[in-house]
Amino acid sequence: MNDAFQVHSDPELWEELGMDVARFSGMPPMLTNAYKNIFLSQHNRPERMSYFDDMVANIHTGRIREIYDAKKGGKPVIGTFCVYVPEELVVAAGGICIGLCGGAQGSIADAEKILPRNICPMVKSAFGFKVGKICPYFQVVDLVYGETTCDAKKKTWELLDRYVPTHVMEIPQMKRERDKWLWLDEVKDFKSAVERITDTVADFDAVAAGIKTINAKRFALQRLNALRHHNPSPISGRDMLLIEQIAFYDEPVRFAQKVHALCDELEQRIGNGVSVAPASTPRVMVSGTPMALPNWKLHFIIESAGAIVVNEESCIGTRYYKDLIDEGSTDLEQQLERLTERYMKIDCSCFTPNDDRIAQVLKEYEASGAEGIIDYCLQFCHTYNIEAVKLREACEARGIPFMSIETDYAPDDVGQLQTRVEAFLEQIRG
Ligand code: BJ8
Repeated sequence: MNDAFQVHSDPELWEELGMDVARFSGMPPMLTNAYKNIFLSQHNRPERMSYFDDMVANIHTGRIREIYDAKKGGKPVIGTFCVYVPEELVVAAGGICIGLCGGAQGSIADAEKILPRNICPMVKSAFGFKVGKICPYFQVVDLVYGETTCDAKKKTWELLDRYVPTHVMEIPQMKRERDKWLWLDEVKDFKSAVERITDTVADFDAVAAGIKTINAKRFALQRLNALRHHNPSPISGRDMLLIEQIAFYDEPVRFAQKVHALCDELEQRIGNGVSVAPASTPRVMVSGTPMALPNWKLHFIIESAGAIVVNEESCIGTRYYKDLIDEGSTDLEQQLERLTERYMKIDCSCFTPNDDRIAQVLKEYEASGAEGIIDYCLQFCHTYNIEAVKLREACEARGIPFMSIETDYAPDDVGQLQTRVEAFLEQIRG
């Protein structure tokens, strides 16, 4: 355990960003404790996790300072909530793209003063961060770009616009040929909106560079995920989840380099037979709704119960990096079309039909060497919740142990979840 670890504070910077400093000051010590307990208590972690530990230590200071300085130097900051909003075009236009999804219980009460209680905790958490002025990332963005994926999100954007300029991208709910053309128009609108704010026009070369940068980031994550599938695994599931979360706020080129450096270490560990858990450890794959930082609840429960998480079929997981954009386009129109095609492959449950996702889950189950699937659904997320019916049927037909859980960010159900996870692991162990 690294006792020196501390999530840093910078009240002056927070003041400058218009945050509620008095309230936010309690956040770093809380995060420090949680991080030490959940991450630094693990044995035999890869040494190069130290970079990602530092990213957490600097989450409210160093990285924010870096973004803020870049913004003052003319690089606008765009916040997003969904992996359907193409960050390649933000990079191409010279901006910074950061994910703003909320994974903390602490901001939910702020949201519930305005929003109904019975909606997804991820939406409430993000909204609460803004209205409570308790997230430096929300404070540093120039505009946010929402989407029409689910009802909770698309209606919340109307209210969020009162606090920060909020644009909305229409995401079709089907994937027919005609939907592709609608989608392509939305991509073009997004490009124009980003260009207006960056005051640049992203030409063919700029878009090619943006695609290359984000492809490289996704490729690094693909490499890491393939390595963690090794049995015995050289890295824990919670460390992998953390890296997948950091992918949404780190600088993309540096992030990819650090992920590759970690991969090099993992290759050595595999070669030397070094792992975080013995090969006999039950291997669990998690599928379903995304786990935004600092939502580590389910992974911690699973791994504390003596299993290891070997795959996240999630938008903070493989849905974010499984597909790359074809880099062989010869003109801008073709680039945007290839980009749209890549985004159309993301198999979010807000689409109908969405059988590709079932096939993808089964494919990842095989590739990861998992021995069971826990499908994770945030409370009130109807599309993932209902899609779990088909997923269960597909798993049962193949004899794959399957359990679905629905939860939020509150600690109240931890005991009950522990019991269910332990029973599930018994089923896997036979
Ligand atoms: S592409 S999963 S990031 S929409 S969990 S807020 S759907 S009620 S997060 Fe998502 Fe894009 Fe889909 Fe991925 Fe609504 Fe469901 Fe909450 Fe959700």
